[in-house]
Amino acid sequence: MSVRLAHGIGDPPRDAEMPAVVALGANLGDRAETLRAAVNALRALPLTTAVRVSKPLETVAVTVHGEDADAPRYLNAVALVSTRLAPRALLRELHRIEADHGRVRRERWGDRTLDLDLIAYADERIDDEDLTVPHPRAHEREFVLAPWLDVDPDAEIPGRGRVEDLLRELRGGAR
Ligand code: A4P
Ligand code: MG
Repeated sequence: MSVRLAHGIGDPPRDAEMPAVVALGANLGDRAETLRAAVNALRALPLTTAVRVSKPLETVAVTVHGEDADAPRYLNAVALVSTRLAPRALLRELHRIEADHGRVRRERWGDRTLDLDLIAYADERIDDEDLTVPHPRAHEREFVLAPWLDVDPDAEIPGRGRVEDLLRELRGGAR
């Protein structure tokens, strides 16, 4: 008989620190203050030592219908963390930080006080119901790639390529 472990139990800390990439986004409330508080919360995570953060970038909201210039604009940023938390344990912490900042899940890609996505975890590939890493849309989103490049000019998305190249392609080829 197979026994399914309860969510999270089979998720022990790693023996060594791993580099992970977290994208932050906010388009409701005091966006800058929310991002500052979220970064502080990342710095306070257990088993996590270093957190480096990009400059915040103001971006037009992408909705399920495409870019929406009438929707409240986002502040986006990317944080590089060094952590022994396993990917799912890290995602649980990200959801807790979102909830602490009043995140309510209503519609997909809807307005939100705070969104934290796990973009990459070392060079690991995960494809589960509740977690896909690298994040499946990161390579096509300027609001992720641009702040990521700001904080790590050598960044790469496992299986996709260099962030610098992906961003150049997205912006319309060689420039
Ligand atoms: N999930 C699976 N993989 C991951 C991962 N790598 N990181 C699951 C985070 N979550 C992951 O996420 C839905 C479910 O995805 C979670 O339960 C988790 O288990 P969510 O945060 O509840 O919903 P969401 O953020 O609306 O969905 P999604 O698909 O993550 O949206 P995106 O693709 O992140 O887009 N426009 C601008 N300008 N800036 C933005 O930051 N963000 C979004 C959200 C849309 N438009 C935006 C921005
Ligand atoms: Mg999300």
